[in-house]
Amino acid sequence: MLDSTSKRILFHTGNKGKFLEASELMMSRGIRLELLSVLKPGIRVIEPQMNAFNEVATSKLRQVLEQIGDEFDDDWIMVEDSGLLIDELGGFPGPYSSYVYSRIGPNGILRLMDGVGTRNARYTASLSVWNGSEIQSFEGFCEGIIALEPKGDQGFGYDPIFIPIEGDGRTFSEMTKFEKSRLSHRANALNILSDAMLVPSI
Ligand code: ITT
Repeated sequence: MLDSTSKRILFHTGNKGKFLEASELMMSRGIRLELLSVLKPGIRVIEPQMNAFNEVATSKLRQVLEQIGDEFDDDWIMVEDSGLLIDELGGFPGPYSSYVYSRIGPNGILRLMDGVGTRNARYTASLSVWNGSEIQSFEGFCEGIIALEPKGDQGFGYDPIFIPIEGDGRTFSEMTKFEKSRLSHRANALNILSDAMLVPSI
């Protein structure tokens, strides 16, 4: 098992928004996140078609580990799979959130929501982390509702149409990164991970 006091995690993601949120939050806890693709360009990950976020994340992580071999033995390696699940759409777009975002975006989701009864939704984030000896999973959730129209220009992805239940009625895109990180699925998962890292081993 790696010494967790090294406190550097290499995050493999092609999503800049995820990286910026995660690195800011972890920095506030004294843990440095670096983008693996900067240290080792050319890693290719094929996202498998599975329904469970943690299974997708674990598959992505295994692909990364195969490609880096023993090159980053002193570091922890992390990937994330996340998405938006809308109750009235049977959990859609769920694990297809990235693809659906690139095809129809938040406005397409709003069109699909025309005339639906309830607008309940949640974000899920599943982190898969290699700690030097095993793969661990950490999950976070955030309950919310889908707005009637997009609002705000912060954040990324579906943030302009997602209003967290525990917020004050603003969408995530109307909040600063700091405000979003007090409520978000990603922050909830990262907080569990950082608690686990910061506990001194016996
Ligand atoms: P990587 O796999 O390279 O990390 P990705 O964007 O493809 O990047 P996912 O497969 O996990 O990542 O897709 C998650 C999608 O769900 C993401 O592209 C957004 O559209 C959406 N999403 C997840 N978390 C979000 C958040 O905090 N705010 C807005 N949209 C989010």
